[in-house]
Amino acid sequence: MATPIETDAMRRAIDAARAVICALPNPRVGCVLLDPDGKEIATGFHRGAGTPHAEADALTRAGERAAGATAVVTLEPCNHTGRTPPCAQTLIAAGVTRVVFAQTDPDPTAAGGAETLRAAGIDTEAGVLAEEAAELNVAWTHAVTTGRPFVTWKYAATLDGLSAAPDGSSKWITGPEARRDVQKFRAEVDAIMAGTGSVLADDPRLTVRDEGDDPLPYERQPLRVIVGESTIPRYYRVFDQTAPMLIIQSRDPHAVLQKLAEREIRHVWLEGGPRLAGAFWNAGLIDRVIGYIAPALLGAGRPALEAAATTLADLRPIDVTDLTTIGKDIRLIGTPLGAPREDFD
Ligand code: AOF
Ligand code: ZN
Repeated sequence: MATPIETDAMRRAIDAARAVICALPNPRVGCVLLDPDGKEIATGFHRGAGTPHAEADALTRAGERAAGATAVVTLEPCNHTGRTPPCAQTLIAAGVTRVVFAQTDPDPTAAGGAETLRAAGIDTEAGVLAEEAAELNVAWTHAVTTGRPFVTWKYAATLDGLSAAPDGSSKWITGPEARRDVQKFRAEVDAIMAGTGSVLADDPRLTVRDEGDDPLPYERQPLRVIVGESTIPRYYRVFDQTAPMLIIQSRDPHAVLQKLAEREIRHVWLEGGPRLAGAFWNAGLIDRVIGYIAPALLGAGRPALEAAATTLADLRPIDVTDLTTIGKDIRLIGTPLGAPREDFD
């Protein structure tokens, strides 16, 4: 059993991990080291691929004080030599005597740290605040367990579900607060995807901008992914130097995600247009929906989603996990359910 002091330390480890906006393709991980009296020696966290893991970061800060300590970690210590050495071994070498962790490592290449620690005689406990810790890395966990990136589809529409007027105009349906909110989510992903049709129509930048509308530095930008067969002229903004860009000339969502998985992309932010979103929806490849609904009506225009429904049996409900107002607009976040909801009968 974890002590209340260890559970408290786990909360701080989770907070330390959460302060990192995005560590993809790696998970967000935090680690707190406690001395035998339960006093905190050091906190560490992981900043992204190629940088020290959370455990190594905390051990470096602790130095010799790590001997005899308890390590409280949000993810099972890794057991593999990847971009950095295995944390299970690093903890053993530092003289840590107890390890408490939250989420079991779902990454098959890194898993097995708990066994290594136990075999070395280290008192090891799993599952402490596991649900809270797993929340840090929903997309990453999905990607390393299924082998394909997690897909979040974002759209903006009127109350009658339209994303553009009949003449194609669409700027803007939602207010500035909603558009700023989108930037916050874009900063958490490692790819932003759009179809060639919507790039031609809207000339979007597909980058993450700060409050002042300046792009974040290049290294922090997600990969821009343009899907489809139409040619985009070179003067379009997706070709500027503010972020990397990849064109995938395929209409098969499975093939698109396969290509992205090969590049270690874990979380795709799918934005426009209705046809590309429809293809992903038909294939059952949308894992989360974020809709920004403007309290306004248009009456005619382009629907947010162009998918293959013919009858009401094709209705696919969303399990709503968050519903809130952003400025004058409504934001709904949810998980698509594979089958019709029973109480819809
Ligand atoms: C992290 N940060 O703090 C912990 C991780 O190839 P690497 O070295 O980048 O290792 C990535 C894997 O290591 C990752 O998928 C996860 O399974 C494990 N633990 N990773 O990036 C950390 N503790
Ligand atoms: Zn590690």
